[in-house]
Amino acid sequence: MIIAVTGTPGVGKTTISKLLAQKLGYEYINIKELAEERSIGKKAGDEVEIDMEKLVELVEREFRGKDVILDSHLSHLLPADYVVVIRLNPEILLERLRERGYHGDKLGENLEAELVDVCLVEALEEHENVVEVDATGKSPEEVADEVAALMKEGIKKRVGIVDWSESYEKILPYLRR
Ligand code: DAT
Repeated sequence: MIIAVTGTPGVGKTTISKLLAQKLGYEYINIKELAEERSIGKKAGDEVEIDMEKLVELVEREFRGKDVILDSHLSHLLPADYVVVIRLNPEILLERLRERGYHGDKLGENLEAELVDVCLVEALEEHENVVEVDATGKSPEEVADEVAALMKEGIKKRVGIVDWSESYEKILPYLRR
């Protein structure tokens, strides 16, 4: 089964995906590294712009029928049997992204994306089996355990579990203008 772990940068995808892979005995795949290895990304400033059409083909060809976890904020746009959208309160995300050195538009764009559910909405446009998990106030182990439990219980869809409207005022000064 292909599990796509998605969410705004900084919510904890990589940390959680690696733990989940260990727990389930799945192979962990970092999509950005894969795209770089296979030269299907072109450098655009300090970012890598991935050729999504080629990436979709690659994932279909190499991972369909295997047990893998795809880690990327774009993984919900890839072939997958189960999509996990990690959510994080934007006020905590703000601190994490600042620690990462994000500022200006890059900080604002990512906070806005979390605030208005961009990954979730896009995931639901592409896939049937989408579960949201709120990582706020939980350890990465707790989040990975929650995902494993949802899968074990056969829960294929669970969305609409967070509401970040109360953080709007605090986040507003950082949003794009
Ligand atoms: P992503 O892959 O979504 O960009 P990450 O796994 O690199 O996120 O995590 C970003 C930072 O936050 C990193 O320093 C680890 C930390 N982190 C991740 N999940 C956490 C959690 N549940 N609680 C506290 N810190 C967490």
